[in-house]
Parts: sequence; structure tokens; C-alpha cells
Amino acid sequence: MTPERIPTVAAPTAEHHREPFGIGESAPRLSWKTTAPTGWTQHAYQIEATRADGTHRTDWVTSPDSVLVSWPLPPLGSREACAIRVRVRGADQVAGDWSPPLHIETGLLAPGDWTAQAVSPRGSDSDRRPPLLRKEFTAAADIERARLYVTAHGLYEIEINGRRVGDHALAPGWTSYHHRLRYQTHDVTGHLRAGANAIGAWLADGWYRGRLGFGGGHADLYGDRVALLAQLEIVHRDGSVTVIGTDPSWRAAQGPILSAGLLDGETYDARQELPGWSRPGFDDGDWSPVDVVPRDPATLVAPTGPPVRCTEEIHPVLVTALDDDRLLVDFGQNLVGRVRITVSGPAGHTVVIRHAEVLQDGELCVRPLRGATSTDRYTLRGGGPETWEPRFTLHGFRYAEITGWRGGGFPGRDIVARVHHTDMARTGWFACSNDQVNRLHQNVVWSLRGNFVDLPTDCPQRDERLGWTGDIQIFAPTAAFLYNCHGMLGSWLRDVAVEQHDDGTVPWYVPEIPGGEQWTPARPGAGWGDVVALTPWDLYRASGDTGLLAAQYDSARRWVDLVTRLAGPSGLWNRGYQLGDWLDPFAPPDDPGAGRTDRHLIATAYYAWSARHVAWTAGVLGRPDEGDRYGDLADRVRQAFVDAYVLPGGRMTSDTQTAYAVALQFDLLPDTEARAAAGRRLAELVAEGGHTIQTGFIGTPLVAPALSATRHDDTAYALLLQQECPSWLYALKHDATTVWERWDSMLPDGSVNPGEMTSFNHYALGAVAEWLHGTVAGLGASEPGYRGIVFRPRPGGGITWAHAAHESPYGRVEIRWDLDESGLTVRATVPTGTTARVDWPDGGVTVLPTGTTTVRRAHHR
Ligand code: RAM
Repeated sequence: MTPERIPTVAAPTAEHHREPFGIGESAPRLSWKTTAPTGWTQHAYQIEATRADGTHRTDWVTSPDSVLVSWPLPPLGSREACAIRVRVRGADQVAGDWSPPLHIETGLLAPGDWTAQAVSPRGSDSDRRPPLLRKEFTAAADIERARLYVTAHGLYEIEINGRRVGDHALAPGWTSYHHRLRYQTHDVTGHLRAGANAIGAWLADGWYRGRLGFGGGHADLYGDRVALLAQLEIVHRDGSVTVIGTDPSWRAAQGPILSAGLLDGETYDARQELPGWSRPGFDDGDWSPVDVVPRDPATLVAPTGPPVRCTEEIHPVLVTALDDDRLLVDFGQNLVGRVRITVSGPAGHTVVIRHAEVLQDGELCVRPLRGATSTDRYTLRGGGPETWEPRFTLHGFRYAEITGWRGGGFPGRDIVARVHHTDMARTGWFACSNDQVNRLHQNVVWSLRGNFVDLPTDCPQRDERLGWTGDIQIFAPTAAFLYNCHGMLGSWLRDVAVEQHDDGTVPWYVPEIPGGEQWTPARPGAGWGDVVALTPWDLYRASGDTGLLAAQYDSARRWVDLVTRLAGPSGLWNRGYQLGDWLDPFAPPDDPGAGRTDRHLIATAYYAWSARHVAWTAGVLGRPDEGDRYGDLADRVRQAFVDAYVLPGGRMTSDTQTAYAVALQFDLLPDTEARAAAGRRLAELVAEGGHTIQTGFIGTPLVAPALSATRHDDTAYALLLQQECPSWLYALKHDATTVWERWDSMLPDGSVNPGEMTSFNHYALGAVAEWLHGTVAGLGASEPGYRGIVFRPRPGGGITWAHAAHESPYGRVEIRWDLDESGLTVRATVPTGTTARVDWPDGGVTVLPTGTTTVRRAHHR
């Protein structure tokens, strides 16, 4: 046995946590990635846990599994820390070394762990000025460690002894607050000292009681008082514990933030700062008392995904003077975040920052923001360079207009855009020889980043920013390739399940808020409500997480049962309000649902597809009876679909691209001949359309895959590479750096689309990236979690090379192909624990070993 034959295990992971600190799972599932020589497979593993009471090792467990393996030990208790190591062995029984440790710490797992009470400032706050809260305390003995468990009604930021705790933004995020409110856990050992200490909190309205939604919006959606719930637990060297929780002894006052709204922006007057307010010794004699407000600790949950934080800073690419008092700043990238300024000037001078995604006639074009004012204001304290960034708002923008700039310095350095979103780990990459396609892909990534801000939103800039179910239903497979979004989307899907109506209706967006006549009360909508059946499955395909499937199964089933009742014996879902192929370019600008494809054809197709997914899910979960029942239902609906919408000659009743794409991709055609005919007709329609886009939300993600599935890759490439409007690349002519909501959010003449709904940052139509990953580069999963990998490159469109990589649960999967006159060369990387094959364009198959391999296929002439 040579040393290099020994497998190496990287530090394991727990659930989908990036940072397993303050987690809510008492028995977190564990995963690990092994690097081992080609041909090695895991025969057994052993897990070691070091806990307060010592080190425990499991027996060797004979199993090839390494992803989301059940917790093998007694469950963890609240506040319990533990270090996990794993080692593995192959058929030769030679054990590898122990992995580096994973440090896990649980949060407060039981409602009874909470002794703190939520407190709210007393007295009128009719102006909704964000308050400060504070408390001084003494830490008697030497401190061993300290943890802060904290959440709020509204948004919070904490300081201890004058120093900010953590770097989370917009905590505690947005969930269905009545049912689930997340708390965060921070290690604050380094913030404290023996003796006098102080803790302070900034609070703001946020989603809890701030103005949300369109048409003027609504405030106080969850309550009319902001509140803080904080529990600081200090463990001393002598073993004693001091608990400082929010309670009636806290004090409150107004701070320097005069107003803060997610949509409206923030107004801050630095002259009203209270120096030292979060340090001990500050005189809070004129501060007001607080009241205890209700919050059921049984609703408090730990996060399953990463927090929102600043992930990147972007400096201006161009700063121009609009006039004597106004600067126009171009950051060169449409992004979500906020601007940090460093300014000098006299006390009382105010700098105003407005934001927009695009310009019109050289000025910010704010009309697309509708009711979102997105304006920040900073009033200087005077006497030096002052650096400021708002705390409790985010904006979607590429451009900022700054009025009253007194930088004195260099605006390119003193004005910075700070990008914010859920801080997920990047897991997917793509590049090819066509720079425009690469830019399109980057735009998809940027739209993902801008719209994965604690929950998956439709758009990040206007007065909407809601968890639209249809948008993420379409985009989830793309997202799950690019980022590890399982923890974040798993949390959001819990909210979808708890907000699902009693009859099974899935809200149009979650959390559900009033949405005017069109959206309230919610009605069951195909493509949108189907998120409950399709998205858990898409995430399972990417992660191998059957636990998520189990958690969401009832929600999925309730949806399909509802549609079954609505459809009745015909098996056709042909009644009720439907959005159809939303934003079909042929729909009138003011009626985006009036696309050319029969809405009921789409609704019935989704019905069949969701029923099929429930059947598959039941199968994975070991419920064969239900699997059969939903499988039969899916067959019956499919037959009804064929009878109603597929004409004898193979044409469909809606002779549109979306109709054929849906029928092909949802497997709704009776046989291979019908599939081939549908593929031909689809290719014809795409050619007749001059290879411009003729599909909306529903059809767009499916057209290219449907063309590829029926061997019309050339047509798919022509569609991809089209530059005239409408097309994916058209937006690049207008310097797009994100994916737009409408194909022509900017019109060919360079003016902004006059439609009410004109976002420049909507990920839905970017779902074509999944085809870039799976077909252009050719990297896909043939088994859940990439335990089976299929490389299926389909070169075309003049592209001479392509590359994709994915950090899968088993390790990095990678392909790079190069095309030349003599043939196709594929260099592929396959992680230990998986099987892989190349499906060549000519139909041949090559099975690949683990490790990196180069294989070639000569052209057949
Ligand atoms: C718009 C949203 C979203 C879409 C709905 C139907 O308001 O922006 O993208 O899903 O309408």
C-alpha cells in the first residue's frame, strides 16, 4: 500500500450550513468529500464526535454513503458544541486519516431555553423613527465564552461596548413571522470584559411593520410595534452563567436615524448621534422605559441558510457632474446593495443619494421603481471626513445621483457600492468561446445575487421585491447549480407550506401580503403554485436531500389534490384565472398574461407534471401506494392533455413554441414519433420566428432544452445567439449587466419600456443558463446529488470550446471541451463516490473513471 492510495477526507459539513453555528438541528445530517485514487470506493466510514463529555466514535458503518448521512450519535442539546471528524476505508480495509474537524454549535433548541422577553420602546412613535435600546450590566467573573441569541420584530443591529456584533445585514430576514421568526447566534466572547458592560440595539421597521408592496403598499403587516428579543449568555471560568435578556429594565431613545424603509431608503442625521450610547457609563437618564410585547418562543427558529451580508465592494467606473450640485455615479454593474460615502463638510449639510438601474436622457430613470423612493439622506456632523452607509435598506441600482457632494476627495474612492445578498457559497461556473454568451451568463449570476436576498424575489428595486412562486419555480434548477442555495430555499419553502391556504391554494408570493384585486385573495395559478411540487424535487436532484422532499411532501400533495378537485373528472384544468405564458412578447404590454398559448393547455400540462413529481417523490420517500396513485393520476391527466390539445396530425391546438416545448419537456406526448413531430414543429416555429424569442415565463426556459431533446441543437443555438429583439443577447446591445424582466425592458431606440412593470433585474428569463450548463458545456446530474454524472456536450453555434464546473456534494465536477477539424476533445473531472459517462453527440457513450480524464471523439463524416 503506497501512501497515495490512502483516501483523504475534507472537513465534513452539517446539513446545508455554511457556518454551522447556532444551528437548530439536534441531529444534523453530515456530509463529506473524499479524494482517493481512481477506482477507489468507500466501503465504510467512521464518525468521531468530541463533546463536553469526551470523544465518542461510532463503529465502522458499512456504507458507500457520504452525503447527508444520518446523525449517528445521541442528539445534541441546546448550546452544545461539538467537533466532528470522519474517516473512511475502501475494499482493502485500509483506513484513511481522520478528516479535519467540523465545529458545530447548536442554538436554543427548546422554547423553554428563552428567558428573555421581547421589548418595545414605550410611548408614541407615530413618526416611526427607528429607536435605540440599551442595557448596562456587570460581568462578575472572568469570561470563558459568551453567546448572543437575538431577533426582532423589525430589523436590528447590535453593539456591545461600542463595537458592532457580527456582519449580518437586514437580520432577522423575512419569514412568515406569525409562524416562524428566525433568531441569530453570535459569539460575543471578544466583545465582553469582566466588570461593566453595555449592550445596545438599533431597531427599524423592516418587513415587520414597514411599508411593503405595490399600489402604495401596506404597513404594520405583522404588528405595529418594533421589538427586540435578545438573550446574552455569559459562561464564566468558574462555571457560573450570567444571562442578560431583554426585559423591562432596558431603556429606549430615538437615535440618529430619522426614518428607514426597505423601499424608501434611510435618512440619518449625524448631529443626533449619541456618542457612547452602547458603552457602559453612558447617561441614559432621559431615555424611556420599554414594554414587554408578546412573542411565542415556540415560533423561534434557527436559520438553515447563510445570512445576508456585504459580499463585494464596487467602485464607480464613471463619475460625472450633472450640474453644480449633483454627481452622477455609474458603478458599471446593476447590483443590489447600498452606497457608502466618505464626505467632509459643515455640520448640518445634507447629502442625498438617489438610485436607479438605468438612465434616460442622461438622468436617473426612476419610473420603473414605481412606489419605491430608494433615497438615502445623510446630514453631516461636521469636522472631518465622515463615512456613512445606511443600515436598514437595500436598493437595486447601477447608477446613483449624489446631491450636495462635499467629498473634497476623490469620488472614485470615497463613493463605494456595497453589494448585499444571502452569502451563499458559489458552486457553479460556466464559460465558452463566445464572449456574449459569457456576458449573458454573468448577467444571470448577477440577477441571482440581486434577488437571493434572504428570500427568492422577483425583482430587487421597485415596490415589489416579493417571493414570487413562479419566478423561483422556473429558476431553481439554474440557481442550485450556481450557488448552494439549499438552506435558504429550504427555509422559504417551509414558509410556503405554512402559508398554503387550507384548500391547498399556494399564494402567488410568500410571505403573502395584500396585493390588490389581482392577487388578493390568492387564486391557484399554474406554473406559480406548482413551486410546491417541482422545486423540492429540483433541489433534491441537485443535493440528494430526501429530507427536504419529506418536509415538503404534504404541501406538494395538497396542491395536486386541489388541482384534481378543480379539474374534476375531465382531467383538464380548464377553469379559473391563469397567468398563462406570462410576458409572451406577443402579449400587449399592459396585459402580460394575454399570451398566444392557451392558458388551460399550460395549466393542464403543469397539473400532469406536478402529479408526476408527487408520484416520484412518494417513490423516493418509500410510499409506494401513493406513488402508484399519483402516477396513475399523472397518466390520466397526460391522456386528457393529449386528447384535448394534440391534434391527430401531431400539431397542437395552440401552434406555439411554448405549447410544443411544454409538451416535450413535461413528457406529455404519447410516443417517440409524436415527440419527434413536436420537435420538428417547434424547430420550424423557431425558424419561422426568425430565431427571435416568442415565449414568456413558461416557455422560455423550456424551448432550448426541448430543441436539444429532439436533436435540433442548431436551432437552439440560433435562438441563443440571436441579437435582435426579442432575444437573450439583445439586452447586451443596451449594455445590460443583469437579466431583464421584459425582453424589451429597454426598447430598441434606447428608451425605457413605458410598461408599468419594467424591471432590469429579474432572473426568470435567465433560466436558459441551465441549458448552457447542461447542454452547451454538457454538465448534468443523472442521479440525485450528482452521484451519477452525465457529460453531454452538444457543440454548436460556432462555439469552439466550453467549460463548466460544479462543486457537487461529492466534490468538484468539471468539463472542458474543445472542438477542432478533427473532432471533439473532452477533459472531465469526476469526484470520488460518483459514476460518470460522456454521451457524445453521435450517440456513443464513454464511461469515465473518477479523477481527471481526457477523451476524444473523431468527427464522423
Ligand atoms: C410580477 C412579478 C413576477 C411575476 C408576477 C406574475 O409582478 O414581477 O415576476 O411572477 O408579476
